[in-house]
Amino acid sequence: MKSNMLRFVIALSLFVFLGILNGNSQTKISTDSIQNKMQWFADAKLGIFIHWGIYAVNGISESWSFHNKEISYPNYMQQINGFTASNYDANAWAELIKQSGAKYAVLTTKHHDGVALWPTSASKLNMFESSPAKKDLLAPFYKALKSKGIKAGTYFSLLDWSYPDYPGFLNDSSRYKISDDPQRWSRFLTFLNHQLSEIMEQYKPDLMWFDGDWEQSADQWDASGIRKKLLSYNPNLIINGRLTGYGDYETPEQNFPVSRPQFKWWELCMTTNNNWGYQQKDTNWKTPYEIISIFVDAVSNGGNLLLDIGPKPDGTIPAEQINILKELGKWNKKNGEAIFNQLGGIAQGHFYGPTTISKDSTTLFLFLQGKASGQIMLKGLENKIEEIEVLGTEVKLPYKIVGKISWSKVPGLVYIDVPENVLDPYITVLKLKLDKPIKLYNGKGGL
Ligand code: FHN
Repeated sequence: MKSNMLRFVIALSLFVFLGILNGNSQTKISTDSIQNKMQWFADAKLGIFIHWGIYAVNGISESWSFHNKEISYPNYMQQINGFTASNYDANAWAELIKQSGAKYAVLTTKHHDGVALWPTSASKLNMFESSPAKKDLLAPFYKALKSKGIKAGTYFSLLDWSYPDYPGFLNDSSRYKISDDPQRWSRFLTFLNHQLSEIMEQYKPDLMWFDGDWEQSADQWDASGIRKKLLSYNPNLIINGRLTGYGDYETPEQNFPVSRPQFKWWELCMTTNNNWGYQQKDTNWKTPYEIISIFVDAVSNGGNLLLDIGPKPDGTIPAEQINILKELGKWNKKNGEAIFNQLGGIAQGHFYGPTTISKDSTTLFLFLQGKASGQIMLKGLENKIEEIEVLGTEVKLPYKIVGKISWSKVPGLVYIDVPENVLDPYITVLKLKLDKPIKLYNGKGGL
């Protein structure tokens, strides 16, 4: 008995240790098994999130405003009568997304309020049958994205506070307990799976962005069954990390990581003001500089940024968000070589700023935040630098090694003098070509 127990404890510890090593303390899916399909996502770095729903009509928070009883449910749902999509131009949306430099887009096909943006046969609560829009809002957008080589993502809320067979409703009341009425829950799962099949069959997304998994357990959702079903339609479908542990990557939201997340793949989703959907009163826009510096920070930490916009009920995008995407696109056009298809940067401590590195480790990119002209310093670089270029310009910069002691193995400090006239209006990027794959000293100096 004792030896069996010992074997079990050893096996369990090994499983836990490997799981953490694998950077997957949050998911049940082994990263080795999905490495190939995740490659485009890892290289993509930037996605555009789109929260478009009836909540834009009054400019109130999506689904939460009725769930938290800030507005009655009937008054919240009344907004559907004002959702016209009268100026909706899916091709223009896709063009703007392409212009931003984004490689994928994720559109809310159904938020927690249960209003579907496609003509689902599972419920009349959809824009085709119940709003003045009277059209399928998904098909033209996905067609336009794919025509421009942009991956199509589907945001889908597992919870559905409108559906009569869903237990949850308002924040202080629910319709029933699953344990009291399993048949009713099973009817909801049939509805949920019917809608997922419609999306996979009719729109063929490249990425499924689940939300709302927190209200039920993996078993109650049958999360592993949902994963299996979706992958049966498309084995290369990428699933985000909000399927109660059965997703492929992690999705920190709004809160910026300070230390590098230990997940193999992760994506920070973030608003451009303080709200996901269109809210006229919310003028707290992040500046293009702030957006670009947050984007660079996420990428330097090995992640992606999923940047949100909230179109108006008629389908037009607020001018401030158009400006942000265009400025981001201009910066990406000039500096994208340091971002797309690169890897997260070197460990903190070698350079006082974000960095990225090429997949063969022979090119190091340094990002200079703010108006950082003058001498910048790089510590612990053992390599010889073959060339330093200011990205997007023809300018090559000299450098100076300071403090190298002849008898010591510790490398000297690299000082690079950055003249004011080469600075980018937002973030300047230096490209360092190294003599061989990067080698860094991270010791304590010594004698
Ligand atoms: O409850 C939703 C919220 O409304 C919004 O859609 C965000 C976007 O990621 N997700 C949930 C909150 O985590």
